[in-house]
Amino acid sequence: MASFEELSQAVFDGDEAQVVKLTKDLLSSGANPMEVINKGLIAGMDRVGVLFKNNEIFVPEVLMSAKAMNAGVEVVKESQQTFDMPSLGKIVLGTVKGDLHDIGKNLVGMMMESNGFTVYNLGVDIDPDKFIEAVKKYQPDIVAMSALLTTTMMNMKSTIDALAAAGLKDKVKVIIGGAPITQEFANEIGADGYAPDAASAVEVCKQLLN
Ligand code: B12
Repeated sequence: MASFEELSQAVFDGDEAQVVKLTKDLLSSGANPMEVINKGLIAGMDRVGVLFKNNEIFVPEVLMSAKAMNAGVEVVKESQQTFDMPSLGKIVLGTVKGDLHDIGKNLVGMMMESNGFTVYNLGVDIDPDKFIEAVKKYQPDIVAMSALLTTTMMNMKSTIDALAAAGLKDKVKVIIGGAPITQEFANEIGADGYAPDAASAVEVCKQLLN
């Protein structure tokens, strides 16, 4: 049977075909989908993160790993049955302006969807105007923003300020997350919620809509 270590190694190696194969093997032998994500896929990406930070590997390698990891996430996503249940609420999700990181955001989106929320994933590098346009168009209950860079975190505040200026801040709850984000920062910029990972993001959304 395939192991989480092998899967994490395949993500680390950026070997997409192997990631897809091992993810399928693990799921068909009954592994828990969240464990496949956490102990296999994210664990591999965490190792990549350490080497990237120390300048031991560079952007092309990180992208290969990111692509391999996303292919694994897609396999997990396809394996989850979709139940015909009423939506818990609508969420507009995006990575803020200037920021191209989307692995964590997409995981958060996937967890939200598999827990019954309807998710409008806008993508990356989303400026405040685009968030506002989406709020007008989809009338979501929640706006969820992701940022991975200390230089783009402040664009969360710009987006919240723009929502307020457009008279939309009271119509939606705002939740934020990403590696540099903290609860204190969320309080500081007037966000309604923060979560450190995808599973707790779902809990926070449920609480906010109660
Ligand atoms: C992969 C990666 C990249 C890839 C991104 C590919 C992609 N499609 O996303 C590439 C190579 C493109 C990249 C580029 C850059 N990167 Co980069 N990157 C990373 C890396 C290694 C991993 C990030 C990741 O995907 N982690 C895995 C996911 C699952 O975790 P996560 O994103 O944190 O998400 C979880 C939580 O944060 C939370 N969460 C995330 N979003 C949200 C949203 C909500 C609403 C909620 C509730 C929760 C939530 O839930 C998620 C799941 O549990 C990190 C290092 C690290 N350890 O974080 C650096 C890192 C973020 N990058 C960094 C840098 C500097 C850059 C570049 C500037 C490098 C350069 N010189 O070009 C560019 C910037 C490009 C840009 N404009 O955005 C720095 C940031 C430093 C800082 N403090 O600002 C880091 C920390 C690396 C480092 N230590 O130097 N990067």
